Amino acid sequence: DAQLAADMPYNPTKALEYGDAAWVPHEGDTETPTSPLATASTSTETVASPKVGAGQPDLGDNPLDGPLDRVRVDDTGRMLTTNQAVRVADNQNSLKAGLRGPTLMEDFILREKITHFDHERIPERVVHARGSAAHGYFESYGDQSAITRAALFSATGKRTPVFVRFSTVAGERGSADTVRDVRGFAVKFYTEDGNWDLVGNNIPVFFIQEAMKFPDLIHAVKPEPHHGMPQASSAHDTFWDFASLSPEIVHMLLWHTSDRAIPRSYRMMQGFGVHTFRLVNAHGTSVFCKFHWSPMAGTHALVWDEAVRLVAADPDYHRRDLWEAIDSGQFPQWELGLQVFSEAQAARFPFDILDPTKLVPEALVPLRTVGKLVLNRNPDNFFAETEQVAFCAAHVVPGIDFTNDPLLQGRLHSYVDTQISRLGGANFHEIPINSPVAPIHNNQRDGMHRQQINRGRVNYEPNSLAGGCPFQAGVRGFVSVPEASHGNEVRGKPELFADHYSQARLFWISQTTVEQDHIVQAFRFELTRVQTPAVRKRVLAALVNVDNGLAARVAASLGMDVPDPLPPATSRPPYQYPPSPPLSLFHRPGNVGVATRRVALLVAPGVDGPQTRKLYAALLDLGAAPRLVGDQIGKIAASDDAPLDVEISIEAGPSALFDAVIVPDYPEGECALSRDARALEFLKLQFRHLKPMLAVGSGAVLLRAAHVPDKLPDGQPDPGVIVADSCDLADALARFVAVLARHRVYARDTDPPRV
Ligand code: HDE
Repeated sequence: DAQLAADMPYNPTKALEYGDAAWVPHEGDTETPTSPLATASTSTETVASPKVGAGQPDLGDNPLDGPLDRVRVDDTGRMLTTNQAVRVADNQNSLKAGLRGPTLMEDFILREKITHFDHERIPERVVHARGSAAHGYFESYGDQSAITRAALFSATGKRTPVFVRFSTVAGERGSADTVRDVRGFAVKFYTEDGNWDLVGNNIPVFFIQEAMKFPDLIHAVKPEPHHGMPQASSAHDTFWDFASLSPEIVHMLLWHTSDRAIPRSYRMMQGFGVHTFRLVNAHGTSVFCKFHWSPMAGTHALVWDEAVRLVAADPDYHRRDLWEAIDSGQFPQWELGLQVFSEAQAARFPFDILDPTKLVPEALVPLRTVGKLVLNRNPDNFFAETEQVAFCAAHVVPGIDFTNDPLLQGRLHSYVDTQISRLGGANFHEIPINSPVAPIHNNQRDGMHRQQINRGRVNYEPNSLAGGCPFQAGVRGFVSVPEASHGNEVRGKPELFADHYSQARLFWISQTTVEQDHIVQAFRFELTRVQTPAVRKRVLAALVNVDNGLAARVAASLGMDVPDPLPPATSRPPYQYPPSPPLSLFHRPGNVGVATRRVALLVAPGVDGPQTRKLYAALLDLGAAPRLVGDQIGKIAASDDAPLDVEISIEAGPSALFDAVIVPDYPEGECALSRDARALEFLKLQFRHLKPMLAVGSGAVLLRAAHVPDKLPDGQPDPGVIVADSCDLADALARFVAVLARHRVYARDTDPPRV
């Protein structure tokens, strides 16, 4: 304590928080509180916040620690106070005129508490309301000063702190994580030259080409205004009505119906800046750039039926996954890739780089990997950090600039505007999570909730009374790329924007068979929920322009004929792109093996104890998350003398929560679970959701009872249904782990499912 006290920066305006004064018990307190010094805030976060996950993050030298520590509060050993720091003697009873009498207006403690509670909620984000976030850093792999003067790319190994928020778009704040939707991927870099927000999505293109259409798109996809349904779903008439009348959306619809829209985890999806940006070097020379985040864990998806079940099993599935991965020290990582190209190159592309419904195929411009993003610390407080963080597409730093993409231009206005109503005024940049680590000096003053105490009499420029300060930075500041502008004021778009189908077709032909099947099934699901036949027909008419086979399959699944194609918006013939393998989800399997994969070991009394422990330990060693799942939690007798502790019941931990299952051996005969419908359903769903399954010895009885086939539809053995003897456990486990590292057995997939 003495050492802590000596190390602690003393704040004279809060003298009562230091030394003996802080822990003199209030009259009537019987327990002696522990020394406040043990928990008081210091400048190193690891000491200040015992809430840091068990992962023991490697915080390094993080310039965010100081500013955020200043506002972190730990209550251990403290007395309860009001917001005016008056100690509260009784937090159970309001002040009354007699024990059975009316509550008194005088009770300022009650009124303060209730009043604060009454105002605890702020408006949710108008889109991307549902999200989860984490702290981390970006590490540069090299010096990119030839193409950009952005400070974060200036040297090998340079680290810049970040806060990253992932989100769904359509659902409200309390909606489920695993719905079919685009995911937001918003990164705030706290650079030494100010904050840069790369506010992207997990899909590289967008629904519309114009900011002007954004409110219409969002109104159409959100719950219908008369009855407020459906929640967090695009599968309803108004979305598809809008879509069927907006052919520019078709490329995005193919991504939206693909498995990209149901990621397995935030950690297993790509991120994209979507728009074309500019990078600018110290000489003012600029190049175009597309930003790509590629997950080290690979790109992996749920299957639709599983995603639907997860809505019930765990609506926080992605939030929990992110939290637990960081908490356990398995820090999520992505590499940042740039597609850098010149104006001359762009002029030769068969699409307009200002059109956000188009991507730049990697065959045209390969990715240049420039650094990695590591998320290594969970927030301390969801509201203060994740909810109050305010991203803005207009937050750029010297070295990064915009293009004339009309969607991007609209975004430059929208984000600050929306924060003003969401966060209650123009000073939201002072909320700790939004504050840059670089200093702020300007003549902006006042406004609601102002924190900064600007000194001096001068709040204008030019001035002589303050020696002209703060002064303009000139070339050391942000200088917009000078771009010649020509043409009349006009509402319209370039001709190439009207090629709505060539890249939709590119995406379609770049998908594997199973991915194409899932796209057809997703169209079937969404359009089956659409009640208006004319809307379905218009969607089909647009799909004919993408691919006849796609349109025919979707039409057949809806019991409809293939209509005539929608007349294209341009007379230019469609551009015939060759397939682009990186557009397939399977192109990036990742390099983390089975780390963080959740594996259920189905256990009941009589299970082979030593074997179960061995399997469990082997999985833990590989970084996986094994769990003993049984018919109830608590101790069960195993084959040896040592009981096993079941961690979760099938009821509370259904199949959808696990990436794979193992049924260990039952040496003394049959396992009671083979008569338990919940266990058999668990196994059927593991099979149906294409998950690896390993049964050892008589554990195989359970697979048979669940009618799990061991052959693929083509008659070949299913590599993910592994039945092994106890004696070749090591080999069986190795096969199981190899399949699990590839995520799913897609060769098993049939429509309808076989079990
Ligand atoms: Fe956003 N978007 N957006 N958006 N967006 C918002 O800002 C908007 C678009 C994206 O985790 C809002 O702070 C317009 C594209 C993410 O806090 C709002 C247009 C992309 C997030 C807004 C777009 C995005 C938002 C709502 C068309 C991918 C969540 C709350 C012109 C590149 C950030 C807020 C977070 C949030 C407006 C289109 C990504 C209303 C007008 C394209 C990841 O300002």
